[in-house]
Amino acid sequence: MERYALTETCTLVVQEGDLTKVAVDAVVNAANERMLGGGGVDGAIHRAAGPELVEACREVPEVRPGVRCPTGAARITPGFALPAAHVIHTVGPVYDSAATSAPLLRSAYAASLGLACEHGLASVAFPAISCGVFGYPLGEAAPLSIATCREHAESLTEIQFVLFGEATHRVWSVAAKEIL
Ligand code: AR6
Repeated sequence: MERYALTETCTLVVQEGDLTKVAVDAVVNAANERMLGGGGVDGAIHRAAGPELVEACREVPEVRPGVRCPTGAARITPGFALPAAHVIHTVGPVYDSAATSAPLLRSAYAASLGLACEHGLASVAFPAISCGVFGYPLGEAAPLSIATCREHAESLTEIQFVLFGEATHRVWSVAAKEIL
């Protein structure tokens, strides 16, 4: 685990681990637009939170048929059985190219951080959004995510990246050392 000064008032924590185990005000879920669960970290969060989470997700209104959370947006629910108090669900892009995908990934991070601040939360923990099934290259996602967190930390005092596997952890550590 490494700690960095992200801004004057916000610490960045980069660690290898399991997002479903961290006790923060909100964990961020790498969801899909339907927002009713899936594989990867989404499946793990739903399993750990228990069946009330999908019920809470179902109550989030659809903005169009089958879409509760458009790509680049974020929604918040309670965390139920998770150690985290809340889940912020966001949807990153399916990777296409740096030029078309980067604005959407930046938006997913910014919307999640904005929602956390609106709800008066102090600490949030992110996975590597879009870097699994959605195919975003780690080396592009890591610096983008850290820079976006620095721009949108606002009233947060701690932002964590909880990364599955040593390879992903290493890429985030290198990016944090370069940027901060
Ligand atoms: N803790 C932390 N990171 C995890 C965990 C965990 N428990 N489990 C997986 N990861 P992915 P995406 C990492 O595929 O690319 C789902 O089906 C994983 O190793 O979960 O945004 C959704 O429903 C990778 O580094 O999310 C969507 O349909 C990162 O989390 C779609 O996948 C993200 O991988 C979203 O794809």
